[in-house]
Amino acid sequence: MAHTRQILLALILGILAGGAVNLFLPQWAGVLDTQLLTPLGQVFLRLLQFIVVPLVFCALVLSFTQVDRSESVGRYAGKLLMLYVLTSAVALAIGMGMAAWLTPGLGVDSAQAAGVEARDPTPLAQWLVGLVPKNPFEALAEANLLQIILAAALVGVAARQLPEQSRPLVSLLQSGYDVTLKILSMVLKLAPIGVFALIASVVATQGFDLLLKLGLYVIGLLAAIGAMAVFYLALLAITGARPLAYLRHFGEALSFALGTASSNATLPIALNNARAYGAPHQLSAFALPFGTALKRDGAAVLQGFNALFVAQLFGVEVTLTLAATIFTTGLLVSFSTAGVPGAGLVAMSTVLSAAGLPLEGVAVVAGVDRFTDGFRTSLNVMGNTANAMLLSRLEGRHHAAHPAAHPDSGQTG
Ligand code: DAS
Repeated sequence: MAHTRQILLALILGILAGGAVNLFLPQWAGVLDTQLLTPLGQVFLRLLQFIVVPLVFCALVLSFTQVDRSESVGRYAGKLLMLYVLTSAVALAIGMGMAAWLTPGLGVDSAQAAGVEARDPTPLAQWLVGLVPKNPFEALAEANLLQIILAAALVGVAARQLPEQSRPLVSLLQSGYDVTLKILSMVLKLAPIGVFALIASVVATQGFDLLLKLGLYVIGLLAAIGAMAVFYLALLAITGARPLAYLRHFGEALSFALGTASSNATLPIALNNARAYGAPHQLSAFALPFGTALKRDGAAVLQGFNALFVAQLFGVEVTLTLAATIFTTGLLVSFSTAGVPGAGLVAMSTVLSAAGLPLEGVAVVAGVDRFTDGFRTSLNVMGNTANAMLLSRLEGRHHAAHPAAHPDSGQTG
């Protein structure tokens, strides 16, 4: 909890410092950003990305080597995908409903729009083939989470069938996992500095004027994101998963996602928070990387909200067919949006071109995207972790939450 407060404080100080530079020292904004803030923020993000792959691979192989893991993982994957589609459909509906109700696109000047290249959506068959790693080292080097999950499954299931021969491998992976947890605890000490630098860099260079010009767009999008967060807290409460305990344990990951706008970089922290919350490690070791690769409610809300904003902006009538096209492509795109800053903005062109809407709409909102990205990413992490916790409830596998197992505390949960 202390960590969450530190990260939120760093966020507030970063916004204030960035705003002060933008208002009173605008001539210094560029050099401060390029020579100090962006390098600091990128070093911190890279340190986290350094941990993600070894931590996830070790955790996954170890969980797959447990007894009866393969059928459980098959069951986990099936139930998670069902939960993901149902909750992402709710997210899309909330995003589209909010834009239809607030009509943020009416009265906004679209003059500053510049051309944007359309991105062809990857055909589903090609996407499915791409899930299979052709080289384990390539999957690890590219941090391709879905390919890493499949590679870990292959190694883990094979190791379970050769217990004697794989004992050295399993103990090596267990040590690797413990070492990466220790590295994570060291990197987390830098979190307030990293988050401060990342958000100060955005505010110092972009200021608040675009936020004011697109005020209704930002307010509407944040309101839709907030509504989806409330939906998840209600869902946790209905299933007896104690929403306040959820927030207390996952507050660190949620605030971290808000500051870094990267759900990939937040994954190690979410894994730690899940253990403190009492989710079975084997379940969260699979569900959280799986969700980080696929589950993006923030991106779903964004695509639904933004497409209607663009239609309003350019005076395009929203017919039932257009709404259905936005809904289906927004849902699919949310599953293939990357877990890195700005991914949702890039994915917008796919939805707009599929819906036949002007791609110039992306350029209109690009200026405020980094600000809303943190909130979208926080919702992505919430959707991923909340669905994993719901699954552990559905599986009847939830322990009572034990004292926060934080890397600093030396407890490994
Ligand atoms: N920043 C992306 C993520 O990390 C989400 C987005 O861009 O919409 O999940």
